[in-house]
Amino acid sequence: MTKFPLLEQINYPKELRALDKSQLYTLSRELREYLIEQVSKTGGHLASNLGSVELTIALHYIYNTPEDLLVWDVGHQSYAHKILTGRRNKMDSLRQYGGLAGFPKRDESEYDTFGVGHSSTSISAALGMTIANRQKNINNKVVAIIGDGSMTAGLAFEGLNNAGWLGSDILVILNDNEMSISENVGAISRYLSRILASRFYNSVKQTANKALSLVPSMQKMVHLMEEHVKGMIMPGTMFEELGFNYIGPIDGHDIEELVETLSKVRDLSGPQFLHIVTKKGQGYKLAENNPIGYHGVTTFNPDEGVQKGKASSLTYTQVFGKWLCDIAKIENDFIAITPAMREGSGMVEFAQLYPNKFFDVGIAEQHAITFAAGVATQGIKPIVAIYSTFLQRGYDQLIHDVALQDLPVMFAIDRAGIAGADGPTHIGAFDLSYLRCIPNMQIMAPSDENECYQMLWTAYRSNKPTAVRYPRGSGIGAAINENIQIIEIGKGEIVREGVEVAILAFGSMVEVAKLVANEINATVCNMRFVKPLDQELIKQVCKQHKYIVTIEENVIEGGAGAACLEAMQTMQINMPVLNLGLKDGFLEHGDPKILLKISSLDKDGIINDIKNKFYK
Ligand SMILES: Cc1ncc(C[n+]2csc(CCOP(=O)(O)OP(=O)(O)O)c2C)c(N)n1
Repeated sequence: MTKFPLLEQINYPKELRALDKSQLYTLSRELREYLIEQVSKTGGHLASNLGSVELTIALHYIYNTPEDLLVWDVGHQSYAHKILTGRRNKMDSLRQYGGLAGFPKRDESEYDTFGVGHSSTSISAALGMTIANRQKNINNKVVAIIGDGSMTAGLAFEGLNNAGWLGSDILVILNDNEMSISENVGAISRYLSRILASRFYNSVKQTANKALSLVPSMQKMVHLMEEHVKGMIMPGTMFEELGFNYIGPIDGHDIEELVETLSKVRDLSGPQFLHIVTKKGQGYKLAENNPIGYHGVTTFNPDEGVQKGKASSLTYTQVFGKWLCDIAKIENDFIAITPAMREGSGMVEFAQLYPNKFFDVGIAEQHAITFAAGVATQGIKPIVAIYSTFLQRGYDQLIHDVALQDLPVMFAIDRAGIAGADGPTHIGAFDLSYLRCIPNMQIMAPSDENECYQMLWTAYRSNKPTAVRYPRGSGIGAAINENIQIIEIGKGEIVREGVEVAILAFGSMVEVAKLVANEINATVCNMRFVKPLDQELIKQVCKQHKYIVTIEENVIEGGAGAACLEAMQTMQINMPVLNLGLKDGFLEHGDPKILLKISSLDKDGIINDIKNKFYK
């Protein structure tokens, strides 16, 4: 006997739409159980998915997908959507190499209307779709589904601004659980909480309306008064001022109410804003009680919940977290900034110990950087902790606000390189290329945990815009030496002497370069700096060797290896060079070991490439 009798009858939304409304409650229950079972086997995002089960069912029930377009923001809450759109039987391959992606992906399904992973894109993308379809005389419906965390980004408001102005037929659903990954922050978040608090006002209003409906003139007067009062105590009007028809807040776990509301909203024209209230982790007590811990999970036993394994060594993220706490013991003139990634960036302990120095600015990478630049102008050191791919959002701010003014903002760049199961949206493949071309920047890449710790100090003491980029997870397990050792800017070192081949290795690739070198007796340099590059060292090894190999966990195009080539050309050194790194293409999701292997960045791949290039 199957545990999911109803769910198993639904392969596609058309089967869902054939159900009676009264069956949707049972479907929600089965779908939720199925989600827990599946995610416990694969790992992935759990709490946000549990919170959007009813919403997903109601949307596919009411809208005529895939002709009507659902645009999920971030996409970490799209598992129920995947299950209901032909992918239920592939859920055990979720986030595995070759399997289902953890986010919507256009080439995975016609129901995935827009590729995501980074937040706050849904409103702009949905508006673009609406405009394009109107131009083609297609009258389909377009719905953007965005969380309250993602709503803190400027991009989301740029979309609202444009949609409200154009007056297009678009529905924005705000799925408000009052959580980002951590507790949501900011004035918008406070504003949304006020709306939720005013639910009381709404229900009072409905009762009053009923009573007054028999006296039309009274009703008109009350309506005028109400508009005034609404502005004061019912803050949902902000969205109305922007040109949206604000509806809500409604209970996002009440499937009947959702279905009823959506069926009405679907037929309204102009920009609609539906505010629903949900609970992150809904229906799984452990996740409800710990939505932060269950935002993203590894595999677990559903009865026991996620168990914390004992790590043998610190991850790079933890090295950064420890360093932050360490500097706070002796330094005062700094602040630490995160765009909504307190947990992911290893800042939980620091935030608890030094709340006055900790700034979670919301999902607002652009603001985080310009804010940091402002801080730096006043002689306080800003430390921006940011993932490599999320820094892409703040590129102009980096150039225009930080580098151009040569402000000493420090960047601790996490997830630089192959990030794994999250896939191409989260793989930090480009930072060396996009940072290296910016004047005034200093860029370091540590080869192990202790070097990372010392580089963070070096960046902190430096008076220029400086980045330390380090990968996800742990390195070789090097013990941290708490004695501060400032590294000379622009100096690399030879870590192994060999003959013929010299490998110029950057960051995480130093270790594998040593393994390669042991087999082919090559020289290895730990270059440490991508900018300024150690030209003296390059000159020296070029003199002493026949072949040069560069290796980095970044795309080859414009990366550290390209910097070495440029330096050699400037020094008029002409000799055979092999540049190794990530290939010119987007890597898929999967186990980092597999991704390294298919990128030929594992030991055997590197040896092969060297032999093929120089010894054939
Ligand atoms: C540009 C960007 N910055 C940061 C993140 C990391 N991130 C993923 S989900 C998330 C929280 C989103 O909160 P919300 O939209 O409220 O959804 P919920 O998880 O609460 O359902 C964050 C910060 C991201 N995906 N994209």
